[in-house]
Amino acid sequence: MSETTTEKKKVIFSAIQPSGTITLGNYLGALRNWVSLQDEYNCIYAVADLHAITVRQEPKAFRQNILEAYALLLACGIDPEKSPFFIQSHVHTHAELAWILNCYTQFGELSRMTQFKDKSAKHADNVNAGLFTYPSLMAADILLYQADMVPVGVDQKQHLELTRNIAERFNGIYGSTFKIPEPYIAEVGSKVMSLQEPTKKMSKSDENVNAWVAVLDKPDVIMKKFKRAVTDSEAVVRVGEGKDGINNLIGIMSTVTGKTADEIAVEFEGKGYGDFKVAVAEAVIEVLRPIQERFSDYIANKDYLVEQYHKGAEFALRLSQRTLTKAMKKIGYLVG
Ligand code: ATP
Ligand code: LTN
Repeated sequence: MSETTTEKKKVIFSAIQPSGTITLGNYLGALRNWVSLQDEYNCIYAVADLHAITVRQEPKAFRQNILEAYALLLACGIDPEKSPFFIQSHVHTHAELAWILNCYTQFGELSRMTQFKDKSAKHADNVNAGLFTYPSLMAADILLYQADMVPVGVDQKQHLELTRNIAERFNGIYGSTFKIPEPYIAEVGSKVMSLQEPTKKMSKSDENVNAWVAVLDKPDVIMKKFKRAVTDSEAVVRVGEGKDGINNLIGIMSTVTGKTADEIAVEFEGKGYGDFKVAVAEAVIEVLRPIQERFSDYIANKDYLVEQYHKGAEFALRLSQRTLTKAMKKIGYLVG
C-alpha cells in the first residue's frame, strides 16, 4: 500500500491477542468486520502479543499461538497487500508510547475497567501491573496510527472510551497530537455468549472447552459443542426473556446466515431445540470450512508468514514513529 493513499481514506486500527485459540466470538464480533472494511478504509491490523503476557503464557505454546493467530487472520481474509498486518512486539514504538501514556492515565480510571476487574478475579494469583495498565498499551496501539475508527466487539467499548479520554487529555495539555478515535461496533455478532453460561461472553480463555467454539475446531467437535449448548425448558425457538441460551444461538444463526431472528423463528416453528442446534452447528461449520482450509495452507508456509510479518512491521514502524516523535517533542524530550 502506498503512503499517498494512506492520507486520503479514513484509518482503521484493530488488534487481537494470541492468548489461545481464536473463537467464533472473535470471528463474528471482530474479525469478520476487519475483513469487510479493507476496501473502504486504510486498515492496519496487529496480533497483540504484548497484551497477551498480562496472563501467564507457556513459551512454546505462546510462540505457536502467535504464528497461528497471524496465519488464521490471513485465512479469515486479512489481505496484507491492502492492510498492513504486523505483530505488536516487532514494533517498539508501541511499548514506548504505552509508557508515556501511562503517565497521562489515572489510577482511578484504570481501576474502573471491567476487564481488569474480571481478569484480576479470574487470575487472583497474578494481578500484575501489566493487567492494570493494559488499556494504556491499547491506547498507544490505536493513537500511534492516528486511527479514525477501531472495530471491536462490545466488550472493548470501555477501553476505547478511555483511549479517547487519554488522547483528549494529552491534546488538551500540548495541543493537537492524537486523532480522537471512534469505536466501530457492528450490530450483529458484537457479543457472542458462552455456550455453557450464556449470560457471559464467549471467551477464548474460558477453561470449559464446551463454552466456546474455536474457528479451527473440527466439524464433529463443533457439532458436539452446539448439541451440548445450554438452553431452557420452553422448547420454542424464539427470542425471549430468560432464554439466554436460545437467544445466543439465534444470534449466531442470524449472523452467519443473514436471516433475521423472526425468519429463524418461523423456520423452526414446531421443531425442537435438538433440530435447531444441529442446524446452527451446520451453518457455522459451513462458514468456517473455507477458513480452515486456507489456514492449513498458510501455516504450512512459514517463509511466507515471516515475509509478511516483517513487511508489516516495517510499515508500522515507519508510520508509528512519526506520531511517537511528535508526542515526545511536545512533552519536551530532546528528539533528534
Ligand atoms: P480473552 O478471553 O483472552 O480475554 P477474548 O476472546 O476476549 O480473549 P480478545 O483478543 O480480547 O479475545 O478480543 C479480540 C476481539 O474479539 C475484540 O475485538 C473483542 O471485542 C472481540 N470479542 C471477543 N470475544 C467476543 C465475543 N464473545 N463476542 C463478540 N466479540 C468478541
Ligand atoms: N484489548 C483488545 C485487543 C487489542 C486491541 C488493540 C483492539 C489490543 N490492542 C487496539 C483494538 C485496538 C481486545 O480485543 N481484547
